Amino acid sequence: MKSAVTISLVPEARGGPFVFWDDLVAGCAHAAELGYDAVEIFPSSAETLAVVNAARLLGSHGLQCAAVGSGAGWVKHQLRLTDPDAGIRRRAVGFVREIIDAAGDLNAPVIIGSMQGRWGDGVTREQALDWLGEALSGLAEHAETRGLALLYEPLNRYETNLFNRQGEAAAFLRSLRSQNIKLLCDLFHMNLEEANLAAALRAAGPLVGHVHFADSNRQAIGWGHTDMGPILAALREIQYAGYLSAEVLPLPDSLAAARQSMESFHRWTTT
Ligand code: LER
Ligand code: MN
Repeated sequence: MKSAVTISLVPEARGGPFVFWDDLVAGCAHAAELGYDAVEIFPSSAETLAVVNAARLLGSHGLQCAAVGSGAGWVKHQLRLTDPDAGIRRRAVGFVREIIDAAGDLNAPVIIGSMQGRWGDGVTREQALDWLGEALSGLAEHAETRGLALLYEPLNRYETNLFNRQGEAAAFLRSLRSQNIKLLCDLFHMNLEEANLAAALRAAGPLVGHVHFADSNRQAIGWGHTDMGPILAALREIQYAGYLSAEVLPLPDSLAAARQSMESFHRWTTT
């Protein structure tokens, strides 16, 4: 398994669970110094990545890009793939397509988290899932032309009412024709929603494409009460070789959260 740490470049996401903020140059320098394999970037838009020349910057530190988030489409522009308004749904797809194009230079999968939206407001669950499936399939096809995967992230009940658990999301992904959409298993959301985190990971098996490495209180692993032993045993059992990416609150500050996440990564991957 490989280590990653999150960097948000989205001021509107302030208060969110990202370790480093606002400055990709400084975030990458800290990540490299602490020994991370990769960074996970949450950009404001596709252009942000081009402007800062992310590929060159990461390369200069020997860092990989673990994933690129698309949630700015929601927090910045209120775009959602399941919005009742067809124009907004189209713009949402366009926003993610551009992120996919930019992620191609970084050879990184693109996350669909908060862009999934929710059902309600006159939209039935069935209709929302049809739109979500259609959008994910089209975006996965686009990602495939660049050799990339999509990561679909089930969120907890306070953030979406589409899929909250890995098992139901896995069944939905299997029903789509795309082979390059994997699950992003966020241990914080899972702690709220799953009866048994290890069992859920085991059941998802090869569909597990990425892990957000966060404790029960969304702080760095080790600072909450999630029992990590069975989770790591399950990840080993399914031969998960992807990232454990620290998507946690910058508490007590960014550097302390990054250090603790790295210590926990070592603790749990070298035993
Ligand atoms: C949001 O709660 C989250 O976990 C992010 O990864 C979604 O983009
Ligand atoms: Mn997450």
